[in-house]
Amino acid sequence: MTDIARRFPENPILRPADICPSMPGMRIECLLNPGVFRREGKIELLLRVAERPEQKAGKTSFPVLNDKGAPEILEFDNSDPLLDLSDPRVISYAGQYYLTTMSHLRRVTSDDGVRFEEVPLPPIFGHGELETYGIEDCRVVEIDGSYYLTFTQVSRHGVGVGLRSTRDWQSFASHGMIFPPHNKDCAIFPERIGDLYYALHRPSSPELGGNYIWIAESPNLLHWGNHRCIAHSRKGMWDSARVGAGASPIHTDKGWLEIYHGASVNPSRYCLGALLLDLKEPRKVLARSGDPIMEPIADYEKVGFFGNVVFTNGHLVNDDEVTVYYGASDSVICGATFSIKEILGMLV
Ligand code: MAN
Repeated sequence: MTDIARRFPENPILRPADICPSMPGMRIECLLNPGVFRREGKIELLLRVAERPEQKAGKTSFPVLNDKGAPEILEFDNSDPLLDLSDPRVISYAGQYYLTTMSHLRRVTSDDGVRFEEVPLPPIFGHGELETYGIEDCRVVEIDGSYYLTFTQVSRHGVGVGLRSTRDWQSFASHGMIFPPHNKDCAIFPERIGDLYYALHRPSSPELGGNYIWIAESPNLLHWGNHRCIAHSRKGMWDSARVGAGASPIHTDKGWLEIYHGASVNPSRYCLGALLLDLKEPRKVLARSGDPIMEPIADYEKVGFFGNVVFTNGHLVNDDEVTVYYGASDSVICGATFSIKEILGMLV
């Protein structure tokens, strides 16, 4: 075992019961995968809050947004032979896919990075026809005084990457879908390289190709091109089924350090590893973790809504220390610190 994470003794730091549902009749099933940023001397998390109605015996119900953008509850009978409930995250009914919960985003704030309280502002919900099943796993990056939010947009049209931006967290500009389906796990670099912005993203190509990490360039953060594939999943390893970027890459002397997730199917696990990218030409991969830097080993990482998961899309850097905030077993929010030198020392 090569796990070098120093988990917070207070873990889990946030659980579903710590947050109020967005409306009466809804129940929060999971808090997960927060974006992280600093603002006015505070540490803030942008939580993914996954809700559904209280489940009735023998039935499965979940919310979707209707044409008017209001939540509507769909309900199926569990004995219906057309219903497939084999994955706790996804429902398939007669070949049509839905999510078992609908996610929105909620801000929490802290002085010490461990004890958080909710910011009393309206939650950030999905809107429009590309977000009718919700918005998930939001990365936050601050560039020139604006915060850019890249998140998963889910609807019957598929899963893509949306972009919104804000300066004050009161009003948001919506920039639509920047990477169309199937795509997720988009992390924008925190600074321009030369004249261009860069982003990591994760298209999926099921028949030929796979779930690999790509890099793209943009002159303006809205229009992305010159896509290149930089990291494949690896047969027989901990990241054999899928890989996807975590938060923005970290600028180090040695290169851009990217903490990413890697999943395997047998056993079903999500672990964390790292990639080192060239500072000037970030599509060049200089080194990569052989073994994971973090594995689901604590009880709260092994058992939950979807067990055996450590998944991150937010961190804070302080000299050699990176504090990674992560979703554990798709149920609760946790934190862990790593030494950047130690991560770099594990790359091959
Ligand atoms: C996918 C995403 C994440 C989730 C993991 C593990 O990658 O939906 O939000 O945490 O799966 O279930």
